[in-house]
Amino acid sequence: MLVNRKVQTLDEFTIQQMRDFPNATGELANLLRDIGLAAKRINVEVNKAGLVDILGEAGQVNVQGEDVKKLDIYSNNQLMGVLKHGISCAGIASEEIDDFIAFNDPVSNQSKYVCMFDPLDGSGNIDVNVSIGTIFGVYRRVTPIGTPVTKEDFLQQGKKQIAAGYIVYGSSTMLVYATRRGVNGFTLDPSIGEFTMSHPSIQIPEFGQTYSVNHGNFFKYPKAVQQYITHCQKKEASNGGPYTQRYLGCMVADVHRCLIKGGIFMYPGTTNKPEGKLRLMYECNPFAFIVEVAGGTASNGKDRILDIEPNSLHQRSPIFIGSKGMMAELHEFINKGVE
Ligand code: P6P
Repeated sequence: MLVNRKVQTLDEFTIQQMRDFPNATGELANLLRDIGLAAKRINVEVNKAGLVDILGEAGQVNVQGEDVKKLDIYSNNQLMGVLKHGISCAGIASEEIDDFIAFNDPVSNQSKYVCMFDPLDGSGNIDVNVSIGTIFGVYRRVTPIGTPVTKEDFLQQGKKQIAAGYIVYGSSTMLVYATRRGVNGFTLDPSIGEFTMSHPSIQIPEFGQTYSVNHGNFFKYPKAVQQYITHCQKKEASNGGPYTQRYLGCMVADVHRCLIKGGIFMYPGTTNKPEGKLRLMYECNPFAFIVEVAGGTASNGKDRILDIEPNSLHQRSPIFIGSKGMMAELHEFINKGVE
């Protein structure tokens, strides 16, 4: 009896990718499968967050100065654990940890990759059962194989990413990842406990019907951004405006919607926080990589996100990301130089 090869699991897909590229060492495939395992463990806890005492603040404050909920810590430890005990990652950086971590053991030091992640994005949504997510980016280390990784292995431009992805814990749990060869989405099938291919070769539509921004900050945004938002609310918007506004307070869920259906997500700088809120290294860069491979664009309002030279692990950046046509409209307003 022929095995149904149509619905590939994440593991089968990454192994197939290796077969298609003979000189692939399999390290990236192993790393992605490790992340998939951590995601499955996080998913179990996310799904019962309302039932066990895993809700509520863990009484700690993270490097961002935000109240840390226990699920943040659990998720961070799951990702760090699988990567540290795997054979494909030399070190990590995390939103939850002040500095990078060099695993610095003989096997890990032989790995050519480092990984940066936001283990649980949108954790403020946990208590009210709204979507949350995990974001990760993978870089080739720049220091010699066999030595412990250093900060320069992490402070690389986003365009140097080898792979990037996210998991969205929503009505279903999906893992989406991109390499230069494409963006593919895998939905967790609880009946077999495996991520199975559900969205092959994702391409972001040139236009969508939604714009996503926190309207509460409207009057603190640059005038050009205010004008673009007002434009989205009018009939004149291209592609049959007015657009619908959608904002879930979770970057993973909001950008995932743009990737699948088209649309634009914005977290601009404001008068009191010109750098915005979102982190360049493990929120903006991974999504900018994914969306560009899928045919969209991502900027900080001036420069391409992936070109930004980082100078610190936790630096923030304004971000505008999504459908190429909507991003071009936004930049028409920005380029008019309205202050
Ligand atoms: P605000 C969640 O806290 C997060 O980091 C992103 O996931 C989300 O897009 C943003 O912050 C929401 O921020 O200021 O609109 O609540």
